Amino acid sequence: TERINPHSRPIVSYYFPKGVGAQHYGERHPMKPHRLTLTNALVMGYGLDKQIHNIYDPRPATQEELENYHDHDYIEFLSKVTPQNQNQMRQMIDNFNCVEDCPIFADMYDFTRMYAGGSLAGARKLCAGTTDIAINWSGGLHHAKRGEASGFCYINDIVLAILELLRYHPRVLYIDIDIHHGDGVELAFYQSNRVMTVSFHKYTGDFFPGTGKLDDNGAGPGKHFCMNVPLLDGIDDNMYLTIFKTVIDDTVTAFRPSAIVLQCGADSLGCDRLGAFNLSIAAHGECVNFVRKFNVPLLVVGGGGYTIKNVSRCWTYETSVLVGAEIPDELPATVYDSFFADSHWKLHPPLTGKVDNQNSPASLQRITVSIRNKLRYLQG
Ligand code: ZLM
Ligand code: CA
Ligand code: ZN
Repeated sequence: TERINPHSRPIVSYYFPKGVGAQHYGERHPMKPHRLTLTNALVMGYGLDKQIHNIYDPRPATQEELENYHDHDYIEFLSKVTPQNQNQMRQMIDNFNCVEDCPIFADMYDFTRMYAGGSLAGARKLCAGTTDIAINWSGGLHHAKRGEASGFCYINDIVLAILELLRYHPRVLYIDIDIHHGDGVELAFYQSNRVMTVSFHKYTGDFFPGTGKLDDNGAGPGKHFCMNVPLLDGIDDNMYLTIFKTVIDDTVTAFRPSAIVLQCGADSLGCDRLGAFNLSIAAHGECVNFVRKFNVPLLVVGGGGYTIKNVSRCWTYETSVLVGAEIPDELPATVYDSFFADSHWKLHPPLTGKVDNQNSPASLQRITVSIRNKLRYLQG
């Protein structure tokens, strides 16, 4: 692998909790932690470990750390419930929404502590100033609420990491390119003027979680510190990159964050099992590169992504973008070769063409103008 620009080499720290990739939500459940094992295999296969400054197997978050945001009763429940005792705990399981989307599975609590531990360790290292960029592909579970699970998410590692960043950083910008609305993070900081949340997502009547309309702006002191970019099916690279760059550039200029958290849900790629956008891996990665170039301390987390061969390609490519290395389109040989035969073992398969683009230049212009008007309130 080769350096793109020898003059801008950020210090990058990579967090891979050993054990996250072996977890199972259950047969046929779309969330597959195995994608994290695939990602790590490609990252190492490309030799990117030699360009990453620090690689960590972070310790799991403690109960106390989880309770910095989450309700004690909810964490107590997560720590006790198992597939074996779930019949006795039926009432609590319903109350805490641990059904269907968020099933009880073996080692579920350990899984949540592992991915949260990664995001927390990254946030701490950024606060210490000993890294420029921290990456935790196992994090990004943006739907979890203070007292309940939601949308495959049990613990909101992003909220915990932002709370940690707020100990040292006056203003944190949260950017979410998962196809789903980042509702849990938005809700946690809805009243705060120290955290600006910006989510790009599919927004139609019935698409999960149903929130994130253009004019949800924040409340109280947090009014104008919440941005939503509601999009329709089939958005392509050009349209997405135009609106992403415009909105993020304007937001960074107006808000002047001292740290950024970027959620890189890969369900916004074309051909995703649950998503309906039409993005290529190159365009998804261009969003990451655009954010990197602000040279603000950056925590990068994963999130959704349900066509797992493409999720692992995407996060591998984005790891290379973040370290500033160029990697060939030819995938390295790994023990997971069978997953990547579809593209003849390429990093950048064509992912477009399945869904019609329902967005129009006019609909996107309306969003951009509305957001620009909202940001004017920040200038004071
Ligand atoms: N039913 N099994 C994104 C979170 C999306 C809510 C509709 C559950 C599924 C989905 C689960 C095996 C992130 C909803 C869905 C069936 C009510 C969602 C288990 C298939 C299955 O086959 C499945 C029995 C399951 C769940 C599909 N759920 C698809 N979409 C969403 C949640 C999370 O990417 O943003 C971040 C990680 N839930 O639409 C229902 C309304 C429950
Ligand atoms: Ca989003
Ligand atoms: Zn998602």
